[in-house]
Amino acid sequence: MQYNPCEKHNLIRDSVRHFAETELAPIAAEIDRRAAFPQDVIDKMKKLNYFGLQVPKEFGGAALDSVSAAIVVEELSRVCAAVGLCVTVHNGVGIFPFLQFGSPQQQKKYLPKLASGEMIGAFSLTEANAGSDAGSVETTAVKDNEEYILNGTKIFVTNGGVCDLSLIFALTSAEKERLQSSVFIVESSFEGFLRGELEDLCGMRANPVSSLFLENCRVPEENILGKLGMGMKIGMNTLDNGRIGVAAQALGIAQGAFEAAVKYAKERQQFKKPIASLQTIQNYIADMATEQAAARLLLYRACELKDAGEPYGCEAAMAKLYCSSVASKTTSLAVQIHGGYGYSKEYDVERYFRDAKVTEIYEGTSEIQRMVIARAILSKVLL
Ligand code: COS
Repeated sequence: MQYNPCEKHNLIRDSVRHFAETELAPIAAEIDRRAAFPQDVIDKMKKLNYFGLQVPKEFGGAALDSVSAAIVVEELSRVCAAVGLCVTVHNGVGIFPFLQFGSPQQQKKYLPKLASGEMIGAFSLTEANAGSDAGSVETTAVKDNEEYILNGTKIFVTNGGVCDLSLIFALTSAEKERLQSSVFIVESSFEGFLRGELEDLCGMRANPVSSLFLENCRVPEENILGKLGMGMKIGMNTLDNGRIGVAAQALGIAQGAFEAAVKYAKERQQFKKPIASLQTIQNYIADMATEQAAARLLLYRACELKDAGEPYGCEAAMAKLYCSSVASKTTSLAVQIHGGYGYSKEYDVERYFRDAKVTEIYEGTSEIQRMVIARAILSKVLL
């Protein structure tokens, strides 16, 4: 296994970078300030197949390998993390479960629409009392002839304000010692599917994060993803993949902040010389560059294991844990290097700093990643 990007990866990076520099860089600060979803740019991205990154070609997707998909998310997030978030959630936890667990009928019905971006996907696991404890969802699904009636509230749903479909985790059995959840494919056009106000968040402000309300929402039985009672398995399996996407996103944020910091350090004069000539600043730059290189290797290792069909949950958790920590540290140092200007909205680094934080929280907090990693290690027979 080797983690050096090949020619194809370099070409994908160049083309997404060009798109992000041309289309996202001019608007990134403004859409953050206004918390506005950039529908025009999103529509352009649909034509470039960014919404079907790993969907097979027969369903209209780009059928990319996982390193390529990570590079797309990295490059979008390097310029605008909120748009990178829309893409990674749609692909990583919106579409991925269809590829893994969808019936041929479900794949045929939904994958072409998701891959083209005609339908934007979301993943609704989190509730007021179920975040890290993914098994504690309280949304219910009660069978009524050929349908299930869903009731409950999902919170902090990325893409919630614009999604055309969400995977909803709901309890389908309370009979056993442990409650069993199932996953339902719920279209936003279904009666009883309601959206809350958009959240006013610290970072990633251009992504329309909202609550979703299921109020006697009737969902056909054929819209159960996988099998009844498979909620926890589908959720955990999907989050393994989603964590690769968040790691890519965090790395892109770190890269963007790092480049801004290096540029500023070379331009900013203090003591009659650029601050880049000061050893403390050089130490910051050296540490940031080294940590990003290590983060990239962890990320691509998880991608390659996934594509090789090997278990990759532990490696995805390591990548997410480390990349998000590097993003937080790098963006903080980027603000520091910019001094007072870094704390002002005149420069992009304060946005990167705000955007980075949530990568340590969503799709499993850093504490949960450590739990996943430790469990994987301790479950092995130690020699
Ligand atoms: N892939 C497939 N199945 C998995 C899995 C994985 N990576 N990890 C666990 N499972 C299965 C288990 O095999 C188990 O199945 P059975 O009940 O059939 O045995 C089931 O899922 C429950 O697993 P476990 O008992 O380990 O669950 P816990 O309640 O102990 O929780 C943690 C484990 C804490 C690791 C899990 O709840 C988690 O990752 N939480 C974070 C969730 C999260 O990321 N939330 C953020 C919101 S979503 S954006």
